[in-house]
Amino acid sequence: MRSLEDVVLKKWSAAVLAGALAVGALAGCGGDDGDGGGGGGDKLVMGFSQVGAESGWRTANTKSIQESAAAAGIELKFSDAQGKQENQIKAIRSFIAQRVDVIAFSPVVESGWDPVLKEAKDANIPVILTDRSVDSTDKTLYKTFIGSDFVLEGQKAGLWLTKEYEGKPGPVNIVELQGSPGAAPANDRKAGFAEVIKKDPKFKVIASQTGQFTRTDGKEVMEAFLKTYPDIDVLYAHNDDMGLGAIEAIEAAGKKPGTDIKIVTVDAVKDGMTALSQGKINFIVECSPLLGPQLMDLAKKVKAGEQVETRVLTEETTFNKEQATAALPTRKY
Ligand code: GYE
Repeated sequence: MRSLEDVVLKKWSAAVLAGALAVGALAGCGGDDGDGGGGGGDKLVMGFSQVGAESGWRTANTKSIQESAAAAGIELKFSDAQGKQENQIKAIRSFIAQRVDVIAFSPVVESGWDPVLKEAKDANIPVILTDRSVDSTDKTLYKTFIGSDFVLEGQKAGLWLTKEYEGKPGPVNIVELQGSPGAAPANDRKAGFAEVIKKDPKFKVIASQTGQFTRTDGKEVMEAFLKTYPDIDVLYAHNDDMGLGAIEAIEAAGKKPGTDIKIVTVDAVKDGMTALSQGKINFIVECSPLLGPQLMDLAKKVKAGEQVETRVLTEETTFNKEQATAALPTRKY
């Protein structure tokens, strides 16, 4: 256990450090290009394709991007893909046709982006991946990727669980609510968690299904889990919203969330943190949606032809009940 913890924490500190360095580098240049960057004083135009409005995280992310664009004097062409890759591809093609200065998007799924990214590259329009990455092997198709390390988030959830059950007998029956199929945070949060808990065979994932990152689906799938499996010990939900939906299902089934079934989630949005401070969720791994300011800085640098880090990591922590209670009054999202 010790060595596993060391490995995860080491990776964690390295990630935080890398994030801090990247933020530092950005902050260092922030004052230079306040006048609209390269060209003849024209406003920088950014085309942004958002995933949708599936969760509290997404709502906070959209707000951060819109507010930061306005504050940075960037004209934002915002498009909501409603969870569909085809809509995102259409939006990106339309941004290319409009000859925006920079395209940024949060990919609904990881795969299938090469053709449209090549079109953007051929048109000389730089692309910034925001929040989620793509699995393209050609790294020249985008300038940089700003967002979290989702594998690490899954590892942190797994690490909490191994500590929670340290010295206790198994089996520990776990059900998992996955994010939307094919999305980087769903793939990676599953993988990171699995990697940590597989070190002890008493941890058993008895069911794992998508809850689409939404409350409604989280509730529905949890209802089905509760009917099929009478002996669930733990719920691991890839985001707060699915966890919150599942809490409703657990309560409706006459069980006590956080006590009869322990719950660990990812995001740390206000509603999740409130449930954590009430003891209905036991642990939350933070994933910050406040990517707007860094994205706007990166866009200005990219437009000005400056070199940027190819990976900009977000700084994140974790919360237990006491920490959530302390953080809530000043929580921004
Ligand atoms: O965790 C979830 C959202 O991509 C990090 O998407 C994001 C995830 C976030 O719907 O709540």
